[in-house]
This record gives sequence, structure tokens and C-alpha cells, in this order.
Amino acid sequence: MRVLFVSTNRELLPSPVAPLGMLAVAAATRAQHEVTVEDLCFTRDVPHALDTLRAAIARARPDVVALGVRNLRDNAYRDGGALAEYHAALGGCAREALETLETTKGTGARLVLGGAAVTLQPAAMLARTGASHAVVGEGERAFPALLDALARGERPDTLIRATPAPLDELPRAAWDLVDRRYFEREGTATVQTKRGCAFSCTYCDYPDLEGRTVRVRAPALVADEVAALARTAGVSHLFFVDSVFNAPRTHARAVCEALIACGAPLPWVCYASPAGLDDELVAQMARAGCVGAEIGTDAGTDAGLRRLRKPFDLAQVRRVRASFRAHGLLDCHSFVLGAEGETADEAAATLSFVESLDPDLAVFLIFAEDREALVAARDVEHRAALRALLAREAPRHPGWIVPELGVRFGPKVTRLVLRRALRGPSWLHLARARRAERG
Ligand code: B12
Ligand code: SF4
Repeated sequence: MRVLFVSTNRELLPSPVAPLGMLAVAAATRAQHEVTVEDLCFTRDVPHALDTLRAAIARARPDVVALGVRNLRDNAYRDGGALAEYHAALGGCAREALETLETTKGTGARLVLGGAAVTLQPAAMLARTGASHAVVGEGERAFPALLDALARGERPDTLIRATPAPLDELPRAAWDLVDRRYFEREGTATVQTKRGCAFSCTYCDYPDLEGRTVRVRAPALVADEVAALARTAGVSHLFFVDSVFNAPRTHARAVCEALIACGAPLPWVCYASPAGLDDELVAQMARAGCVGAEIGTDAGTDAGLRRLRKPFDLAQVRRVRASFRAHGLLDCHSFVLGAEGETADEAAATLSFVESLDPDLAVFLIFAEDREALVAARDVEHRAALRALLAREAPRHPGWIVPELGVRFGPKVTRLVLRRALRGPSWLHLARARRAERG
């Protein structure tokens, strides 16, 4: 079959992120089917995105249009009203354009959705776009299987729940099909060393996306992929997009060893949990090319950590901070306010803890549920109080970032990064500036 993959994400903040997941599905699909890719990320506005989609369908004359949908929220974590309208318009536009093609006229079964937004809210995304099918979870096996079923003239279910696959059996993402502007702009490529998270932090939907059982990739294959990306024009940095890079610890260590063995070819960042992140591992990460990590600390009281079921305490967070400083790694600790019945006093205590921890950067998010089955009326008053607290406190603390309020986050920061032609994830630049200020 002829398949047109379309990456629909147009979010440019904190930086444009290449559609790794969609490129992975494209790689798995092209063994059997004819694949083309269109990326709407750099389109000027929504009408331009719709025109681009229409033109791509007319050009590719696909049997199936596969829309990759990543975000339900924009960088400011707004409720997604505008995004929902955008997704609905894309669905309408794709269906209309497919109807004009002889090959798909009247089949009504040719618009397929996939991606994190679809896994979190499949029913809403199907209703919004009018798509015929939605793949929930990873697409490398489920999507080609769907195409095969369609090619045989079968009528597969609307919702396709993917079964997790052993990662070493999957092909590498089709980086040859990526829009080069991602690399020209800031040079960050992305790699996964594993899928899944075995922790059970109460509010977190990452295990819903990738599973609770961790599946790891062979460290040698990870290192090969990193080395290949390092040879790719424009690639200067790497982001390990695992939910948590450092767990399981043994695997993180093995990946670091494999990277060291191939000369630590790229500076990289990752998401890390304070759990098990000891000095030995931090030192090894530094030798393997790590320049910084976004650390999911999440609460600044031990009671809060216990309630969120975080598997560490504040003393451990302080040890991690010290290790990062000792080994010259930049740190950005994230904090989630407003989850699990947190009181106003506890939110204030978290801010005091951050003040005393004094990381290079701290990013504050106000909790918002995205899992379809759990989306409930939010505590509007508590959210408003947290916004007021952060609006008062964050601007006067150097290094505190609040995406929702645009504090040290937003187009101004991005323009600065672009003007200075700085490479790599933008938070690193803020963190470096902060270290330089401190001397
Ligand atoms: C790493 C990451 C980041 C990094 C990205 C670094 C980079 N250069 O790529 C950073 C920190 C920059 C980031 C930023 C943001 N992120 Co983020 N991020 C992630 C994370 C942890 C992994 C994404 C990833 O690459 N996964 C690896 C790939 C292989 O998986 P995948 O994309 O899901 O693809 C698989 C399936 O979804 C499916 N699939 C994907 N596409 C398609 C297409 C088709 C047709 C099919 C059939 C299947 C399919 O198959 C793929 C392979 O198995 C996810 C959470 C998670 N664990 O998934 C959040 C997540 C994607 N991010 C999210 C958000 C909100 C954001 C921000 C808006 C936050 C902010 N305020 O800044 C920004 C937006 C950035 C942007 N420009 O879009 C949300 C999106 C959903 C939502 N709630 O809106 C997630 C799910 C986290 C969450 N629960 O809130 N993010
Ligand atoms: S460790 Fe991180 S990814 Fe895993 S459940 Fe907790 S918050 Fe989510």
C-alpha cells in the first residue's frame, strides 16, 4: 500500500522535536509498503499546515494517511482547545482530500491516528478527527499489521491496542526521512535506550504510554545508533528520550560503558530519577558524554514524595545535587504542584526546599490529568492559588522556570537561542548562564 505519514506537531517550544516515534513506525512499515513523510512542524500557521497536508495527499496519492499526533497541550500546558480545533481541522482536511482521489474514494477507511496524544485519549481523538482507526501504544508492529488487514479487504477494529515488542527486533527510526530543519536549527537528535517505567508514581501517565515492564535495548545497538547519528550532518547533541534513563541502573551503566567504548561521540541529556542515582553512576554518565539531566524530583517534602509514591527521599535529592555539581553536570529539577491532595502549606514548603537545594534550574508544573479515563473536573481554585504563588515567587528566583506562566520560558528565550545560534537543548543554555553568574 502507499502510505503518507504526517507529523502534525507544530509546537516550537521549548524547541521543535523531531518525530522519533513516527519515524520508527515509518521504518517498520517501509519493508512492506511504499512510505512518504510530510512534516507540518515548520508551517507558518494552521491554514498553511492544512494547505501543506492537502498538497502532500495530492502528490503522494496514498491509500492510507497516517497522522502522528504528539501533544494534547501546548508548551504552556493550556487545556488544548486550540490544539483540539487544529486536530479536528486536520482530520477534516485529510478525509476531504482522500475523497478526491480515485484510489480511496468511498472507502471511508483510510485515515489512521497514532502517537502519544492518541494513546492517552483515543476516543476523543477519533471523534475529533473522524479517523477510521487509532493505534493505541507503539506502532511498529500494529500499524503494518493494520495495513496488511486493510490490503486483504478485512474490516479491522477501530481501536487497535498494540502489544509491546522486544526492542532489539525493531528497526532503527527512519532518520533519512526526517525534515533536516530540526538539525539545522539546534542539532538535537533523539534515541531511546529502553521503553517503560517500573515505578508507580501516582499521577504519572508515562507507564500508560510505554508500559510498566521495562524493555531495554542492547547497549551496543544504542551506541551504534548514537555513533551513526554523530556522523549525520547537523547533529551536535543527543536527547535520550527514555522516561527514566538511570533505571534500571545496571542497564544505564552498560549503556554508558558502550558509549565510552565508542568515544562518547555526542554530548547528551536525559530524564533521570533521583532513585539509585549515586555518585558512581553520575561520574560514569559524565564520562559517557552526559552534560546534564532533567531530574524528576517532583515534591519538596518527604510526606509529599511518599504520597506521590516517589521511591526516594529529600536527602537523596540533595546527594544527587552534590554529585552533579562535583562532576560538572548541569541539573534541572522538575516539580509537580497540585497533585494528590497537596495542601497550600505543602506547596509553599516545596518552594522553600527548592530555594535551599539551589539547583542550576528548577521547572514547576501544575498537575493536569490527561488519561482519558481519569480526566475529571479540576480543582480550579487550588490551581489559581498555585499560579498566584508561582507568579509571585518564580521571577525573583534565578533559574526558576514556569512554562505555564512564561517565566524564563517562551518565544523570547527561543529567539535568543536562535540569534546566538546556540546548539543543543535550550535549557542547557539557561543552566550554563546561571552557573556563570554564580561563578
Ligand atoms: C522526551 C520528551 C520530551 C523532550 C523531547 C526531546 C526531543 N528533542 O525529542 C522535551 C523535554 C523537549 C519535551 C517537550 C515537550 N513535551 Co514531551 N515528552 C517526552 C517523552 C518523555 C518521550 C517522547 C518520545 O520521544 N518518545 C519515544 C517515541 C519512540 O515514542 P512515541 O513518540 O510515543 O511513539 C510511539 C507511539 O506513540 C506510536 N506512534 C508515534 N507516532 C505515530 C504515528 C502513527 C501514524 C502511528 C500509527 C503510531 C505512532 O509508535 C511510536 C513507536 O512505538 C514523552 C512521554 C513518553 N514517555 O512518551 C513526553 C510527552 C510526549 N511530552 C509531552 C508534552 C506536553 C511536552 C511539552 C508540551 C511540554 C512543555 N510544556 O514544554 C513539550 C512540547 C515540545 C514540542 N516541541 O512538541 C506530553 C504530550 C501529551 C500531552 N500531555 O500533551 C508527553 C506524553 C508527556 C506527558 N505525559 O505529559 N518532551
Ligand atoms: S519515575 Fe518518572 S516516568 Fe516513572 S512513574 Fe515516576 S514520574 Fe513517571
